[in-house]
Amino acid sequence: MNDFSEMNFDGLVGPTHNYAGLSHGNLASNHNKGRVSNPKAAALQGLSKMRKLLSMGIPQAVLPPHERPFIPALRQIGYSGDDGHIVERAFADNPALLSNLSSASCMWTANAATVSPSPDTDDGRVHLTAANLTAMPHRALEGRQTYRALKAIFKNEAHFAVHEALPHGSLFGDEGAANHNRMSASHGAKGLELFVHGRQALGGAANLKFPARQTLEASQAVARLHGLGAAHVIHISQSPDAINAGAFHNDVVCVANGNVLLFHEQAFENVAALKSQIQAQGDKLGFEPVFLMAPRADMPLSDAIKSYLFNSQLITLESGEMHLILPIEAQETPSAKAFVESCIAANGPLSGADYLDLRQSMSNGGGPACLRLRVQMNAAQRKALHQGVVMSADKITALEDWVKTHYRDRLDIKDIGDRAFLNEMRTALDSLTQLLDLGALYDFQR
Ligand code: SUG
Repeated sequence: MNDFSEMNFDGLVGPTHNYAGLSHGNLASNHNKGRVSNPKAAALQGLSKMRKLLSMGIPQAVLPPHERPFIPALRQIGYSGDDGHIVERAFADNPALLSNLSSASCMWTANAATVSPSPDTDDGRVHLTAANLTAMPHRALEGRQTYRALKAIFKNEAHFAVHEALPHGSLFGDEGAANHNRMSASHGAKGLELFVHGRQALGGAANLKFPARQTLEASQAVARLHGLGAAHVIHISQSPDAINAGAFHNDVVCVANGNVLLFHEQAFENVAALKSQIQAQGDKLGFEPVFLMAPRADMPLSDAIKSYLFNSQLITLESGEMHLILPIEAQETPSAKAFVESCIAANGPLSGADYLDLRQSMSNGGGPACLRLRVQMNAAQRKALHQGVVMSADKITALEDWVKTHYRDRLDIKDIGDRAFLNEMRTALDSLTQLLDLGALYDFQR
């Protein structure tokens, strides 16, 4: 039990990172539509976060970006000829379509999959289900490649069970770990998995101005696939207020770690019921929950969303103390900064905080927590996974060099319709698969 730790799989920001305004209900994405992006800075900011976590003793790995622009999808809808020609034709016909097929959104790996560690599952294996991300067209493309990457990394079936994404369609909208939290006495203890949904597809009613991406039916399906007994599961509803204010995923207003749940008062539909349910199930699983709640009177929802305070990484240090990794926007928002300081001053579980510059990702609505997928594993499981994606300080330097060689520092949405850009993307990804020792991972390599 004691050799458990949490490894963070961060998304390596892809070279097509851009601001296309694709996510209705994600205020940052809508607000920054059409801005010129800096893919090189975006990727380096992400790598710098990984270096920081690694220096704090938190094991770190990466998930590779997906192939974009995604030519197989264009062929499927009738484009033909050589790949360069396809990109140029698609751009001339419909730039918005090509921009959907060129998004680097797989960088937010909190949406890649839902993960249940082995202490919670019936068969004692780590279970991972690739998310179908069916709610947004540009993200619905990700599930197949995510599954392929997870299969390559977690290929040892004695330790890992990787499930394909749920069927597409409005019934099973699944956004992965962004709508999932786990509470437990320690990483290796039996845990309580909190599945959070925005709507019930069958028989539910909602009063929403923005899309509720996660369905209850999808959460239930994932819990079933992972073999989670009733003692390990709670299904909770996001509050419509939160979704309407721009919390398109629950991880914009809530984060959990160990026995701590840090959240905004308006994150959930019924906070009192949630607390008593966690208390009762925690009792049976051997942990005493600590609720760190930001009251609406001190922090309006709009500040929570602007600052991304709750989209932080709440980590357990080797000393057992907890630490927050926040976006710099939280430091710049007085109510968010005051709340963090009050939690630290309370002499509770939280001992410190760091604020990082992730502005390139934040401008598309992705903070520190969006950029990582947490996988809690024991030593044997950590050893069994594909070692090529596991980071050391040297490997991070090698990836920084790779970014500096292949990435542009300025990308306008118009650039994606150029065949030279497509070739640049492929050269970059080809060299990445060698660096991470992943073999032929992409369709264009097969
Ligand atoms: O799905 N943004 C992502 C942000 C995802 C954040 N992830 C978590 N909260 N876990 C999304 O809305 C914007 C892309 C654009 O507009 O170009 C985008 O896809």
